[in-house]
Amino acid sequence: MTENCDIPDALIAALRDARHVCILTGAGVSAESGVPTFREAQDGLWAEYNPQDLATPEAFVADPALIWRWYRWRRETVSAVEPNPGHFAIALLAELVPQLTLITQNVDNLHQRAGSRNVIEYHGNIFEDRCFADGSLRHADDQTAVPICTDCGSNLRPGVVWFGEAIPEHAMDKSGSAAVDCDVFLSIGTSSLVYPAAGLADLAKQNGAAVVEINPNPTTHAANFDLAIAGNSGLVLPELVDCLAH
Ligand code: BV8
Repeated sequence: MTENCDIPDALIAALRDARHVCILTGAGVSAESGVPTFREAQDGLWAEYNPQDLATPEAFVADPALIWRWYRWRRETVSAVEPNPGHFAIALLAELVPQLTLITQNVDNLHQRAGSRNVIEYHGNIFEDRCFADGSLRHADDQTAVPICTDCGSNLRPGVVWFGEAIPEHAMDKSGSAAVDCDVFLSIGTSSLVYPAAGLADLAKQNGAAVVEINPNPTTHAANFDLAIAGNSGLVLPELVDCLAH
């Protein structure tokens, strides 16, 4: 470790030498903003539900009003919080390296609110509404129990990718290219359980990138990575950016 810097020298050196840095974030990056991670038990009236069961087209077809209540509760939760130092550090890191690709599994828009640009939303965005019939983007949430597409009359749905649904093609292509091309891949705040997102780190590794995980609870993937930093992203990332900048 360099004096006054708790980030491993090897990571700082790799970032200094990197032409292209790719970052994949998960719900853990938003945890310090107060957004419950995807796998944490939800609180209050949603405690009895498993998010993985609700975030599916089948659940929506079965009870669209219930699913809309869940997403409206999540929209309110996310709208009421602020990006945390980890989000801001990632936005700053983009100014310190030649090329940075940010891929997020999060649907909470917090990276954008922290100033990150060209964010690849691998699982969509919770604030978007789409037509359930054809997936087209709509701006018609009339706040009724189940808003209707004004174009075709089918239900509107939140603009996120549910389990069993394909990742948007542009997100898939851009993320895959970045994972193949990058010199350093940072996997931050994700349990690496959801595919195909969790396969991006392996793809980067197979193509010669140095792969680093930042997570207070090292995942099973960490054993295959070059480095695992057991810490909260809201603390580790500002430290990393500070070390890199000086
Ligand atoms: C696909 C949007 C194929 C919705 C999400 C059957 C049929 C089809 C597919 C499958 C199937 N069985 C399995 C699959 C594959 C499936 C999958 O991977 N399932 C898993 C559960 C096994 N994947 C899919 O279905 C994907 N699509 O495969 O399509 C296909 C192809 C062609 C045509 C048709 C189909 C789609 C998956 C997308 C699901 N949507 N979100 C919504 O949000 O409502 S996923 C959801 O999980 C969130 O996006 C979340 O981000 C993501 C991953 O979770 P994490 O982000 O990692 O969050 P988690 O809570 O798990 O972990 C948080 C971590 O943070 C922890 O490790 C914790 O230690 C750490 N942490 C905590 N605090 C901090 C911290 N880290 C740092 N700092 C801190 N302070």
